Amino acid sequence: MIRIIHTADWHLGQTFYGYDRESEHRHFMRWLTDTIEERQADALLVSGDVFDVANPSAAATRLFYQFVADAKRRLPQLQIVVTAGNHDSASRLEAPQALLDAMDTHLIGTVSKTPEGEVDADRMIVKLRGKSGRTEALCMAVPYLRQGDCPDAETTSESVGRLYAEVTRRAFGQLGEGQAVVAMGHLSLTGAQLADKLVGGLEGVDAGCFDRRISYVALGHIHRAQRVGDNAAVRYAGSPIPLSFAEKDYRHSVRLVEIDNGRLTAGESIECPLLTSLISVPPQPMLPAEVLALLERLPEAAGADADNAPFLEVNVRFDEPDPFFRNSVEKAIAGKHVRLARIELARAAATPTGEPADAKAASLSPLEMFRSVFERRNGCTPSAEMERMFSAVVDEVTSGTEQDAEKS
Ligand SMILES: [Mn+2]
Repeated sequence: MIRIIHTADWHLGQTFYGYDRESEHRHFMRWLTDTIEERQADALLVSGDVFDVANPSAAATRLFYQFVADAKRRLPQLQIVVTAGNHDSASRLEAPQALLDAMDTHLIGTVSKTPEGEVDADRMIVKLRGKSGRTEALCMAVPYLRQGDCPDAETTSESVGRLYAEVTRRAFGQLGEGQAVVAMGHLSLTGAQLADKLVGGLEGVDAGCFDRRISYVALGHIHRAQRVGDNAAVRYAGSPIPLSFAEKDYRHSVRLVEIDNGRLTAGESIECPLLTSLISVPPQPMLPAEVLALLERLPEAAGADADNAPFLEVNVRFDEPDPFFRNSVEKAIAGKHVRLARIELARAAATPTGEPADAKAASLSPLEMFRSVFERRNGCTPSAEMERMFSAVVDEVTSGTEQDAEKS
């Protein structure tokens, strides 16, 4: 029997509207180390986006290695497999591998090729041992795939499909009696649920690229924890902390699975406790006076841990522009137990969506474009007087250009 904890999308080192999130990440990692020990996990799979950027800060890097060291000290038998996500630098992630070999920690960032130019599938297959010390599972540790990782394919989907097919073939070729295959991936699957929509066919990879014989597919990339499609073994772990306001209403968790004698025998999501919350006031945009009245009612900071105060998003719509609104907000929340992250302006008029912004911009007259920019900046439409002044300027400029053209 083997017990595996699957997580992804840590985004260590993230800066959130100018605030750093180190204490939240530290809190998560402490909890994760406790959980691994409590649940007596044998392996930890981290399916990409360990770091938020390709060149993480010293603090973010230290956090990661401190976690590996702490986890291994608490559970010397623990095996850790980390693959790169699209946010990680594939080569930088795996650079310390020689040191980590001694700690049973595998960092897989790149897809390497054999001297014959074939994908080196074996390098991505990690043996996972169970409680008894025998190999219980072969882990296909496939990182985020980039163009060129599978050069002959015409689409991303085809490239991903071929690469998984090859690694799957190699894994099952080596599979011993009573062993299972698990897979890792960092990609968007068609049909996965984003905050406000489903991943569509063109942007996503079909879940069919995972062979049905694979006992568990540990995915990263989509920050909402979920299973995808009709295969209960294909899962996104989701991010352990909300990384944007779109993620504030999810439950953040890690997934614990048990594999026994080559079969998935149990699965459970374990919710991650959050140190800091994200709040939106009001949940839907309101007029400035109403918004300010609500902000006044927020709890006072008095004695609370200011460093971990909730991040605040303010939703507002304007009848007329108010360049001092931010000041009013800052005044209203002075001494409150929140940290202002952003002020979100609602569009005054519903603009047609679905058309790419560039195509739309190209078909707009200068006045329409002015209206659209004005609305975006100020949350309301320009007055008739402003439109008249803008048109006057446009007329002046264009008639000037025509005169210039006549001269040349
Ligand atoms: Mn991510």
